[in-house]
Amino acid sequence: MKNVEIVRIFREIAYLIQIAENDPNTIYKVRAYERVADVIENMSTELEEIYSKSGIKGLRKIPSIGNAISSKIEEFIKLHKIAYHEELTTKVPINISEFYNLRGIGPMTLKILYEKLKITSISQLEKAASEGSIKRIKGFSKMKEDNIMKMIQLSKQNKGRYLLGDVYPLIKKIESRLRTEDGIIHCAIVGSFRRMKETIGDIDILVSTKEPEKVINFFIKMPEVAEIKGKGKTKAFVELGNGIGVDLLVVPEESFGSASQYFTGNKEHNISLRNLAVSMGFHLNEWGLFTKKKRKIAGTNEQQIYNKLHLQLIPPELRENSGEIEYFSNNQNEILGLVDYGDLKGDLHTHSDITDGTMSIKDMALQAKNKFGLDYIAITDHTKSLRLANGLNEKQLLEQINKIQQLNDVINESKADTRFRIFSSAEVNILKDGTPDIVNNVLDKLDIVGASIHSHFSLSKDIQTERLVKAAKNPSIDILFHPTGRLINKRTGYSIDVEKIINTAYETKTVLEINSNYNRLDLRDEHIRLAVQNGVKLAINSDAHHPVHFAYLLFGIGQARRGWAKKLDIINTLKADTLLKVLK
Ligand code: DGT
Ligand code: CA
Ligand code: CA
Ligand code: ZN
Repeated sequence: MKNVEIVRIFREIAYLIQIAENDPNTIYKVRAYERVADVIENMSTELEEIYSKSGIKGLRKIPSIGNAISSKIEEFIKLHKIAYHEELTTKVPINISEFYNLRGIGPMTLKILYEKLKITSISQLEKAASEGSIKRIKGFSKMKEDNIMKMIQLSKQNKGRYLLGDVYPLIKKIESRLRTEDGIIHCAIVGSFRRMKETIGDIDILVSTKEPEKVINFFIKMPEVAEIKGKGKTKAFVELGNGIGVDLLVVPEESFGSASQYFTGNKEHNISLRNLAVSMGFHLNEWGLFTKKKRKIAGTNEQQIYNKLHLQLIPPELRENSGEIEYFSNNQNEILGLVDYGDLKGDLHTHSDITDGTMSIKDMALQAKNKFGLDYIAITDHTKSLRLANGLNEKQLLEQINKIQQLNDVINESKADTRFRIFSSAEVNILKDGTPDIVNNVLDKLDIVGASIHSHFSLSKDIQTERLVKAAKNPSIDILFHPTGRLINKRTGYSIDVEKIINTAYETKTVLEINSNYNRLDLRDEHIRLAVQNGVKLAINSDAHHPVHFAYLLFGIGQARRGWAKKLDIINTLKADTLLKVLK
């Protein structure tokens, strides 16, 4: 038995309990199973090993594992199944792995759909939605039914693709393990992951070693591996516990650069590069760059390959065959000045526990400063028309300004040289008619004002565009947050004329946000590129509701790079004082 297998079973149990059991204490049970799954997922020792050495007592020493769970683990080790799990799947014979991928339908909705319509698979769900039987269930509506239909279509389009942020920590963990393994000279994660694409089809790992067989055996035995799909002398293909595939490729050291180039892709970039090589009388493949007489002239590192082809080293995020080869030809003396991963000085979109965040303003600020090295954050709590999030009214906003002023003194004590700044701000709601839900003379007392749409998503394109244009023209609004409202794989976003918004942003000096939450990444790459070409300034923000979310900034920076944004285009690469001066 492998840890990943039992993690999978425990997660299924947590999900199924919510559908099958009507007990008010269900939620504690669910959390217990989820917590145990998390703990086991992060263990570096196999449970089976612990069990064979120290029995059930050994299992109980693991945090979060008590009597009930340890006997379930024992049962699984001995019988390779758990009676309780089987009981649940008999009770509700739902194909839940299908529904895991349907973002937006949780176990509670599924419970109702199962009880009312006996829906157990996505195809049945699709049939029910197309026949209009979902909207007739109490608590559902035509809009909910349409949304379900849209979600099914989206999940079909993105079949089997994983959000970058969902797989990022797992991939980094595997990478660091391989990097420190004996016998591995170099290791790189390549493919779409290296290009920081929003979604990842499969993970591609490249290693160089003198002992391919040993490395491949180490790789296929990693605790995350659920199934070995294929194994050869220089490659292996496995599936991890969460279902994502991983390609491992093993190359000799002298081809590590050319193989990195090849397996980073994308395919179209590779084809163009190969054609360029041919036009210069060379031959390029994953083993190296060769002359007509098959003499190898580059291969150990990527830089060499690009340089021999008279190109600067092209950043991986730009390798999409969309003009980068022309741009980076050495004849061009220009330096792009792409925004880089260490460039952000602050974050202009964060929430505190005063509304729907989960930490105090002070804790948000201290962690931003001490853990993430930022110099400032703006606290952008929601405003009054967002009742679900306890939005602030005018009076409460004014109180918050005072509180923030005091906190700025507390946090900084006497150390003037390392001054951290909390900006007073808000994420004001743009009402249906394009006006903010807080009056302008209060907004003008804030340091920075962000605005976003949280309602009336289905207005026509013209009206929705006018709504945002009006917000951009408002002299008190500095930044439009998550301008298109899309959620990757889940919601396409409201329909707007993005070009028109970009033009208006330029004319009114309104900043557009790149929201770094990996579910949003809004603006998307092509819109970032258009904004940058049109001289619009951007802000890369985390939308943190907890300090751990500051880590999302990394995804926003990747997105900005894929949109060719330069450091100069991003206002939160500026110092706090300069930043305030560039706002309208
Ligand atoms: P994904 O996995 O769908 O998110 O996207 P990628 O880009 O990671 O694609 P993948 O895993 O199929 O292949 C990794 C890289 O290998 C790809 O970016 C470029 C290279 N590659 C794969 N197939 C071909 C091919 O037929 N021709 C060329 N020139 N390169 C290829
Ligand atoms: Ca891939
Ligand atoms: Ca692949
Ligand atoms: Zn927000």
